[in-house]
Amino acid sequence: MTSKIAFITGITGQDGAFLASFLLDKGYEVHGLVRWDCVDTCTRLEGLDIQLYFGDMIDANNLNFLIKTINPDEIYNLAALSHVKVSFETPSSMFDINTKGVLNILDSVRVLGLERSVRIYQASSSEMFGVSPAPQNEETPFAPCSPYGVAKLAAYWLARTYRDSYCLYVSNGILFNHESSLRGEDFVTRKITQAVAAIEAGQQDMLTLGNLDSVRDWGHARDYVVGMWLMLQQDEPDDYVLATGQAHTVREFVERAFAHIGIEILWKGVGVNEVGVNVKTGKILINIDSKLFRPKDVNYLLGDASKAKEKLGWQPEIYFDELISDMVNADRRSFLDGWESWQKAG
Ligand code: G4F
Repeated sequence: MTSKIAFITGITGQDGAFLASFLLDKGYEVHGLVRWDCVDTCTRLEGLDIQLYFGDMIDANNLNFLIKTINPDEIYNLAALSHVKVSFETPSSMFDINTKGVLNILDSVRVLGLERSVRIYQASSSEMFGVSPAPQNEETPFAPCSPYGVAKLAAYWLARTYRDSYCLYVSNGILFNHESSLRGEDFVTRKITQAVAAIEAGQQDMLTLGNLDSVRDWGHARDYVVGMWLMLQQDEPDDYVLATGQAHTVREFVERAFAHIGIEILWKGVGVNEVGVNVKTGKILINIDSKLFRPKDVNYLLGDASKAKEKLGWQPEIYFDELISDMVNADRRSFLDGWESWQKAG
């Protein structure tokens, strides 16, 4: 057990919740930053012994004050506007939070003279690889193609610059897609698993998607927070890719998620006219909406996490099939719970 203090920004997000509980189990005192409009998601932290503070990544004074007051051993910077498609619509706020917010943390630590005592984890992203050929690792050239990817890349370089210029202990975790039942409903995996459960419960007719053919390397968030922590336990700061090394299309994710409830999907048509049909009933369950496509998508992300495996001893325990069953089962359970409480109330 440790007596260390951790400060997590973005603690109400999927990764924040998993990390907070992981660190509490290790004996950490955990503090977290919450944006005023994220209070609803605090419910997922209920029962955890955590101290929460209102704050904002774009408020440098606020961050400076909190870092000084909390005096953490480790800062996990998970706060971000994380939706890639939204970044095309709000590029300016994307940069304020995902780049300038990171600068605010790095510079607070420097100005407070905490370079020697604080270790920082910066949540970098595989979206920074953009159109660079797969498999991608720490040596792969970055070629982002969304405002989100560019903002994350700028933050990545700020972290490296502060590491090299001021000897700050800051490590970039270049994480490939990682999901769970806590994933936001706007991300494709959760949108699919939730729809599968809703269709099974008779509460939804159709799942509408965009690009079915993009390829992602999907792992489980629970495994990835262990990697974040391991990065900060090393003698020297460094940058690491975390990934499963397995690639699947969105289409495959849909097929496996429906297969989990015993529905086989047959694809018919092409482009925006393509539909996914229930083989047994002939009913259309999936259709395509061109509005869900991005101005430019990253088509193929597949990570090579050899460095993390070798240097951190990290490797994922949960892969594609188990991830999908975990997510579909969780969404099925919440429909069942909703149904039972509706019956009790009635
Ligand atoms: O689930 P997504 O929105 O995740 P995306 O864009 O890969 O980004 C996630 O992973 C990154 C790591 O590489 C993180 F940095 C980032 O913060 C985020 O967590 O979309 C995955 C794929 C895309 O190709 C998208 O075009 O699914 C495709 N897709 C198809 N239909 C859809 C949909 N994505 C969403 N969100 N919604 C759809 O209806």
